Amino acid sequence: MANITLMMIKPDAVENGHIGNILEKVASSGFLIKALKLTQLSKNDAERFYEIHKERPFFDELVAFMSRGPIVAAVLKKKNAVVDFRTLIGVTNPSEAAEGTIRKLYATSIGENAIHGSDSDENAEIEASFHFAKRERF
Ligand code: FUP
Repeated sequence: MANITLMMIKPDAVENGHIGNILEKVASSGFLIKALKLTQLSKNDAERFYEIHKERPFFDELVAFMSRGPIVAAVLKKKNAVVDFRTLIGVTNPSEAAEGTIRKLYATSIGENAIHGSDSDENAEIEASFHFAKRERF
């Protein structure tokens, strides 16, 4: 079992001023921050990050959204990080997300859903390397 996950606070949540509240909730839920930055994806970055979805009907919208403004990227460490973080953020569609989850609290729609968490240990490492150089990870 790996113990890291990759988080992105998405452009909608950054625009709406939720960075501080989300980081507080993440930290108080037992996740240690091992890398952290405010950054912005280019269109090409977003296309590469979400390449797995390139045939889906929402792909162009997803790429436009994810590249429209700054995001917060972080590597988080905790035992069982991938599964526990996905529980903390809630399901993809905020209207179906459990009470108290980050998407229930801060997301507005399935397309603009406030936060990303890796879906597997393998992808957590790939996504962490996508966002951070070795010297930025602790
Ligand atoms: P999740 O693992 O919960 O982040 O969700 P997915 O990997 O299935 O989807 C990645 C992103 O694509 C979502 F965060 C938002 C977008 N998406 C849509 O816009 N519409 C959909 O029906 C599904 C996903």
